[in-house]
Amino acid sequence: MKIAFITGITGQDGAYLSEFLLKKGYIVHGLKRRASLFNTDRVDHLYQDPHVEDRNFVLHYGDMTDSTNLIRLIQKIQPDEIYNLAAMSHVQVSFEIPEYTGNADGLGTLRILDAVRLLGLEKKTKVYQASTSELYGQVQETPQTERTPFYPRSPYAVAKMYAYWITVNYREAYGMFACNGILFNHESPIRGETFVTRKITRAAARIALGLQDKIYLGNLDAQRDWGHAKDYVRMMWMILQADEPEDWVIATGKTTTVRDFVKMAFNEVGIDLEFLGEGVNERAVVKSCANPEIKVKKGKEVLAVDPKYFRPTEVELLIGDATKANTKLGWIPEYDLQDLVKEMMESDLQLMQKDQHIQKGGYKIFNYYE
Ligand code: NDP
Ligand code: GDR
Repeated sequence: MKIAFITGITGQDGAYLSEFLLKKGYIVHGLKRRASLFNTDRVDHLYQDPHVEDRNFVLHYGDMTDSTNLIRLIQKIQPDEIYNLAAMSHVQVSFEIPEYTGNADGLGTLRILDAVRLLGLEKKTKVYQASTSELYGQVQETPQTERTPFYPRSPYAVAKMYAYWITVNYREAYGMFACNGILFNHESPIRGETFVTRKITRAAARIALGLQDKIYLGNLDAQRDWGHAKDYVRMMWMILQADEPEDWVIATGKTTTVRDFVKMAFNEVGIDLEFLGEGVNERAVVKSCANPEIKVKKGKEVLAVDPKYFRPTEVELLIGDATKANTKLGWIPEYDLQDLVKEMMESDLQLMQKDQHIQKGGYKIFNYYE
């Protein structure tokens, strides 16, 4: 049985990748951070009692900023494959905690690679590095390929640029099977609540159920190439099964504005929106509602722009060309954006119905709008 070690196992991709690898018969080890509250919601369904012998899913405490911890764990686990997914992954937050982001996302990757080298595992352990379309930043060319020059636009992207190149360097210097997957945005019902897609699907569900008045967003013109996380974790595994260690773009090849994503999400609950005004004065009102069960009045304002969500430097347009992955590895995404929005809306409606129930029972519910 192959052994995988996943950093970032408690995140969106870590959870889907764990499910995927367990189905393939892997023993999966993961790194989790100590927190004052449980932070393993996304993988709780995979949890196994530590007293059970022969577990195939094991979590270890650790942190990307702690080299000795990473060395000790890799020595103990002796993984065939490491998936380095751990990162402070929020672009806007990286402007607020740039040093920590550089440490965890940039140097953290070095710590993993160097642990493999120090332990003499260069020929045994393959490493997947979670690189990102944020590396392209300021538009140089479209669509973006493995050969498009990088121009990072945030502390997050700059840290990930270090991680990208240190992965290439360890491959070239020490002959390691170390690869970058340059993944474009990918989402799912378990996407973090403060990324724009999930913020929108949660709000659309809450507004439809009368739990929230409106949503505040930043740049509605930003364009993203959005795919489904399930399709993308499959490709992470394929990258480590390839004949040669290489770097790969993973994307759908289609791009959509934040504004159009909002329209699609509200359409899923039968609400048609009209956008009025421009820039910071832009807003959206209900044009019509085809769903008799939803009591949202025509003309009601449900979206406004709040400049607090504008970024000091923005990435305006991402659209990826995954031809290399399509032709050399046969990777074809199974979901399109419409499927993704539908699945996210169905899931958030169900979650918010639970909130509605709790509220009707006289209990207070909390919503974080960030
Ligand atoms: P999430 O934010 O959902 O998950 C990040 C994971 O990293 C969590 O498990 C988090 O732990 C963990 N983590 C953060 N900081 C540390 C640290 N210092 N030490 C140990 N663990 C830490 O991200 P995604 O699952 O969406 O993304 C996975 C990776 O892929 C990230 O590296 C991200 O930057 C990258 N990426 C993501 C894309 C996307 O669209 N989703 C696209 C391209 C790249 P905790 O749960 O405790 O917070
Ligand atoms: P991104 O994702 O920055 O692309 O990084 P995010 O969903 O945060 O933003 C996408 C675009 O939407 C605009 N936007 C808003 N974003 C957020 N979060 N909140 C808002 O209210 C809002 N309004 C408009 C943003 O300005 C941006 O243009 C994600 C992360 O998963 C990274 O870790 C990953 O590397 C990249 O995708 C690929």
